[in-house]
Amino acid sequence: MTDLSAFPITKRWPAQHPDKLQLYSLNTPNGVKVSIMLEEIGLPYEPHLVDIGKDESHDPDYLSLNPNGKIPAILDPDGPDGKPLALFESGAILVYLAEKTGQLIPADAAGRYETLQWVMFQMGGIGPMFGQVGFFNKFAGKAFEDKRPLERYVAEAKRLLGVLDTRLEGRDWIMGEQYTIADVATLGWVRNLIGFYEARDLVGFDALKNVAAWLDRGLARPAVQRGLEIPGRG
Ligand SMILES: N[C@@H](CCC(=O)N[C@@H](CS)C(=O)NCC(=O)O)C(=O)O
Repeated sequence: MTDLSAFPITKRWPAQHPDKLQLYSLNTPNGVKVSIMLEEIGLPYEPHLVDIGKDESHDPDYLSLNPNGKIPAILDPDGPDGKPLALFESGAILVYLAEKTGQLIPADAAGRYETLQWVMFQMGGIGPMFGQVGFFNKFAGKAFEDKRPLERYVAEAKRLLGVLDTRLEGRDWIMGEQYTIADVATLGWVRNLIGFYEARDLVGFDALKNVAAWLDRGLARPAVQRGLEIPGRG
């Protein structure tokens, strides 16, 4: 049986099944990228709840794996060369899991780079900008008198959604016929923007026919439905 005791994170979050991939996460838009991916590819894994509301991602045991103090992170007992691999940053984890299993990423080099391009678009644009909309529209920033930050991030979120809507014209998925890690990375963020962040009208979501249809297609996938709940606070 694999011994993961050299990784301090396993002190606070012990592995009951050390032969399985260990997931440290919460079902936020960044967290669900990895749980959706794991559900899609069918790789056995053990989820651990890291409650960021209780600051658990800044626990020294967690920081030993992810010095950036954010979820999600993984510890794969069966990494490259059969050795354990610890990894943080959701985009890096998606690429790793896609390449490890040969799933949800095109086999040809051009298609692979194009997919990575859209994963980066999510990581560098959609995630950070939609997150700011959430802060200024729903959370602490809502009380700020100056509405210019909200307006700025709403405008940028609208622009990014427009780019996505154009990309999805005539396509079922971001890469066309193939559902890929680009979709996995993006679905939870769009869902959150119009749901939990209550910005549906603000960003004019109902005018975006291609994004709306893509989101419906994505949310209808059983693996997505399961992944969105893992790990929940119970
Ligand atoms: N770029 C990181 C962002 C991760 C991130 O922002 N995670 C949030 C939850 S969605 C978090 O852990 N927040 C807790 C904190 O900042 O203390 C990734 O994609 O993995």
